[in-house]
Amino acid sequence: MSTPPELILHHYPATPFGEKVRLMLGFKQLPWRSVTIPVVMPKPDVVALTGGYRKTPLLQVGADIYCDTALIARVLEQRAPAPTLYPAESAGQASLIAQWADSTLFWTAVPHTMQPAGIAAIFAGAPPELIQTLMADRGAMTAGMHWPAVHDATAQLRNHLGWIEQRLADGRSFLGGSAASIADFSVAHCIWFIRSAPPVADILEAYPQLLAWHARVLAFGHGSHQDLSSTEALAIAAAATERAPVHVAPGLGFEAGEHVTVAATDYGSDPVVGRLVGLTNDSVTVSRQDERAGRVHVHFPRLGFKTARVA
Ligand SMILES: N[C@@H](CCC(=O)N[C@@H](CS)C(=O)NCC(=O)O)C(=O)O
Repeated sequence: MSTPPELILHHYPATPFGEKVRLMLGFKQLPWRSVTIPVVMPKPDVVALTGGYRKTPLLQVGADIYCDTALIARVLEQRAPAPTLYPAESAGQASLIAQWADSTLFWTAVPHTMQPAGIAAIFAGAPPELIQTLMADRGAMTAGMHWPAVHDATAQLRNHLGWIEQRLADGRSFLGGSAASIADFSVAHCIWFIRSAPPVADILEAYPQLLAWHARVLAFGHGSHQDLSSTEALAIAAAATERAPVHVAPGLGFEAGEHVTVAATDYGSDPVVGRLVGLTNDSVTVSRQDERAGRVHVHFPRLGFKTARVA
């Protein structure tokens, strides 16, 4: 049997969604390669792989590029079914909590954490130009989103944290019960982000069960990994001879080979254009040719993404 291609994570240390994937890799004890990507645009080597999608992280497996951590979780599950991210005891419910955490909880944690005291702690010692560049980049990426004011975000966050505390009040080890699930990793990266800014992380002190649970999730660690340059990652994509099997299911409104765009519907909505090679209710895949990465298949979840025919 041939060895499957390596798992290559494109990320940077401070990314919360990257931390979600790093912890899932640690949970599953999967070895991986680590490509550190730029925190702000331009990201030429990322865009060579994706065709436009710029969010962090990406998972690369040869010439297959997986966007969005909800889809990346399913790819990791396929690679290593045990321990599962979707245990029977919390089936369905774990994915509901994960989706709430990755959207509502995350976007409440961000304005709370990015208040002036939080920014000062996160960027301590960084030149002011860097902070301005980051703020301008994120402002452009989230144009059109409605951010709560800090006082609203902090109050809302207390509601969310209170729910998590209540969930853990019966002494369960993880959010779904006795086994960790996708829900734990989605909530954990939001809490990790708040904790990256100590002056605003004191909000967590009122939730002791949550802090004890977070320590349990962080204890999974990041597994074993080795650095890889983005140039090497592009060469691996270009040299790949196989792609993960995909198909366009009938009755979903599109035919295989159609020219389509796929774009996130919340923020960072840069469209990716390609030929449709995969479509189910769970994922959509386009094939595109890149000068440096070769023929790549770029995969997205259906949730949170819009697929449209190119006129
Ligand atoms: N739904 C996406 C969200 C990813 C996301 O928002 N990532 C943040 C970093 S944690 C991002 O892309 N920030 C802008 C950037 O890295 O360029 C996922 O689950 O992967």
